[in-house]
Amino acid sequence: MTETPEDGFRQHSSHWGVFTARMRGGALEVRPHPGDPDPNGIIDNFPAALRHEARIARPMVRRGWLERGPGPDSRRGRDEFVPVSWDRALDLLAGELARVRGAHGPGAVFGGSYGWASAGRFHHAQSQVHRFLNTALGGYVRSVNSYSSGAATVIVPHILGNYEDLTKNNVTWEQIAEHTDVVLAFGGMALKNSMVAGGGISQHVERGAMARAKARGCRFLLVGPLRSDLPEEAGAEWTSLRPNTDTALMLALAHTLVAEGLHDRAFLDRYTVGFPVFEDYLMGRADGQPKDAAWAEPITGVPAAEILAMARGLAGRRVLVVVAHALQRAEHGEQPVWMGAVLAAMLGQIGLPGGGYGYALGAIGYYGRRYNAVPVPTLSQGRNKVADFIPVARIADMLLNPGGAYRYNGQTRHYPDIKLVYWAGGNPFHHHQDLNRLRQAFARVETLVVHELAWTATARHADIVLPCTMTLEREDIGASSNDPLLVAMHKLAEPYGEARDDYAIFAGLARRLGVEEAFTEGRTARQWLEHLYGRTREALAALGAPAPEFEAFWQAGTLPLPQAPDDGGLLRAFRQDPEGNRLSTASGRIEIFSETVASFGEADCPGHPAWLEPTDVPRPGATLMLVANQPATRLHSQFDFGGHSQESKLRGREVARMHPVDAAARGIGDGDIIRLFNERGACLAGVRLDDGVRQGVVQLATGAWYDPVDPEEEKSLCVHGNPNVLTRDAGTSNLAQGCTGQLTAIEVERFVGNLPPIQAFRPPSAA
Ligand SMILES: Nc1nc2c(c(=O)[nH]1)N[C@H]1C(S)=C(S)[C@@H](COP(=O)(O)OP(=O)(O)OC[C@H]3O[C@@H](n4cnc5c(=O)[nH]c(N)nc54)[C@H](O)[C@@H]3O)O[C@H]1N2
Ligand SMILES: Nc1nc2c(c(=O)[nH]1)N[C@H]1C(S)=C(S)[C@@H](COP(=O)(O)OP(=O)(O)OC[C@H]3O[C@@H](n4cnc5c(=O)[nH]c(N)nc54)[C@H](O)[C@@H]3O)O[C@H]1N2
Ligand SMILES: [Mo]
Repeated sequence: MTETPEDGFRQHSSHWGVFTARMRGGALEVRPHPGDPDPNGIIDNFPAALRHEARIARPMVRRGWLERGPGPDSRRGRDEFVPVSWDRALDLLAGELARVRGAHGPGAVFGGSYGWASAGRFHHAQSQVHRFLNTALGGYVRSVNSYSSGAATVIVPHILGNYEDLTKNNVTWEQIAEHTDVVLAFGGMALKNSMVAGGGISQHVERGAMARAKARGCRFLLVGPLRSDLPEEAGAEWTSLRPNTDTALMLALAHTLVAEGLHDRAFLDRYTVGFPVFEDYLMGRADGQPKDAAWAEPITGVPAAEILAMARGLAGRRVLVVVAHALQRAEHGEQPVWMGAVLAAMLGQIGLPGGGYGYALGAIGYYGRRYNAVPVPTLSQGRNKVADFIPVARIADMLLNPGGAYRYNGQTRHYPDIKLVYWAGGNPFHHHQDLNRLRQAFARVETLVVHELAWTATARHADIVLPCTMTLEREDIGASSNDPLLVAMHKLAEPYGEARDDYAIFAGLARRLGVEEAFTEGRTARQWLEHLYGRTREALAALGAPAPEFEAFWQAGTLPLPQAPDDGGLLRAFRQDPEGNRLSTASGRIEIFSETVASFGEADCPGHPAWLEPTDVPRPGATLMLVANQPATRLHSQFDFGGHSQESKLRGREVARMHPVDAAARGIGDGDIIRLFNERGACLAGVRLDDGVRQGVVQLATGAWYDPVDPEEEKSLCVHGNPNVLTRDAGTSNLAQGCTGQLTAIEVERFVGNLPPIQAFRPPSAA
């Protein structure tokens, strides 16, 4: 039994921070972790979310599916739901899984289930659903890479080697505070982003580290469309540039370094391959166009003199080049990732403390940290016997073009013919682009199954909706591979309505499919926690570190974990001994030109970084660039109905920001409701005028729940402000096929007329 502390507050954790909470008079109270120097307000979404009517109370089946059986149906997202008992729901679903497996095999099931789910490592929805599909069906078509870093994950192994190491074991915040002279941050390092880390985070250190670096004299250079992408503490110098032109700016910086003899030739000779080929392109010997500052000015909107001064301020200093994930979530997103590495190599600082390339530093709280010295609990997913996969953001393409060919990382591949889609722990109506197209794609499948804790648009489009518990309603262990605190996540409330843990749902299905023992291994959820904790405990004991029994850990609530030294990772080792510690690239060195990438013959991703003109740019009818970035008041779409998220809205709508001059030109005033639109769709938002937004840019964060004014309509207006009705569903390039959701050209106008109500948080009509 769990001992209840005097004040009733118990330990729990979330992607947005470790905290304690208690129930008092039916209400939840939360308190941030006392050891956290800079706690995150997102935990304040919990109290109102816990018992919100947006929660799903009981299993539901879409009427059309129930009455006519599985099959393609454009009524998804439009139909009504029929409540059923758990037994009925699980019988129906087990029967359908058996039918699809028998008729088509596991290769007709898409079980990618991309999404962040919740922080606990046992009730981790992706692990649960993958383990279940592997056990019950023998596998499923999976997805690879992420919406976060779709382009970077594919290009980095070609140019630098190990992606995990680059982001998670490289330059730390401690090194920046102590050593860095200049942080050149493309896309910034907004504190709203590092507030979040998968699996939980016990200390938000970024603000303090930036303040310490600044006090020591470090310069922070912010390049991007928004001034708010670096905090006050950094005292940043802001270079405002046109979105998706960073590669041109980086090229011009590189050109200046070469033209003025400021680049580190010795570093390039010893640690890189292909600089001469790239140099021909850079200096214009290959195509007659030097990529100099005068060339970059009209592309980027940054004055040539500013580019020259920036380049001269970098040479000979301990410079850290940072490229935000956001830059590669765009057309040709591979290029800024690659060019950032080349720029860092030319400055010769890679592998030195606080210097080099901090790809995605500051995007998530688990970057720029140390690894733990012991493994943290994870649930084994078993073996997937289906080899087929898709790059994650190609889901709608796959469903709309079964058998269709596409290019990926040098291969020509073909989309599988998917009959059943299973989602647990993600929200494609949050994360995917061009939602009107996604609706058409989901209409093509025979069955769509969703486990959710709330009535997201994804759940509303499902055939079978199974209500799951939210993290506060179950026990788990919170942990991340580089946060030094293991957290006993205590149960704080009873499940909402008839909600069950994903684990219990899968166990019930496994029983019906005759594989219960293989799935559960005979363990209750609590026994699993003890079991998974055991591995961490053994590793602790082997190091001679305190390794309490499970029960002692559980009662203490937290357990500090020893961490590995801050050793600079593979890049430091490579610098010290490039022969002994070769990178895992084809040449073993940093590839400025890649024979491999060149051999793929992709026009949209050549053999060295290059300026490739984007196609989605402002034009008549869509004269502004939308920046659809991460929201400050929630994680993605999670608990958009929570208090902290709701407080940030304007008349219930998500807030867009734009420059006063752009607003005035359209007769828009601060606090108005605006309509954002392009050829793909339209949404409403409240608007705030802000001269920290580049002229020509409108910023609208992701995560407002999709709320079509009339779901029956083809391209219905989203009255709430989900930017993914506007974004393009197109890959970054044939190399990576990453998502390009960050940017798209739009127009805006003042919305006049009656403001339709927000309905996204009300349960759909049920029979
Ligand atoms: N336009 C645009 N689009 C973007 C981005 C962008 O920059 N611009 N960013 C992209 C990025 S980086 C990402 S990572 C994605 C994020 O996309 P997602 O990870 O899909 O977004 P979340 O809102 O976190 O979705 C998680 C869902 O899991 C549910 N959930 C939570 N806990 C549990 C559980 O225990 N069990 C089950 N079954 N469900 C649970 C939540 O209610 C929520 O609906 O979005 C991408 N989309
Ligand atoms: N609070 C909160 N934090 C989060 C998340 C969340 O949902 N909420 N999501 C987490 C996840 S899953 C991820 S992957 C990371 C994402 O990390 P990022 O992708 O880095 O985060 P974003 O906020 O989308 O973008 C960062 C900034 O990049 C700038 N930017 C956009 N386009 C360009 C461009 O072309 N050039 C330049 N120079 N700048 C540009 C925008 O001004 C934007 O504010 O954030 C994580 N952190
Ligand atoms: Mo992400």
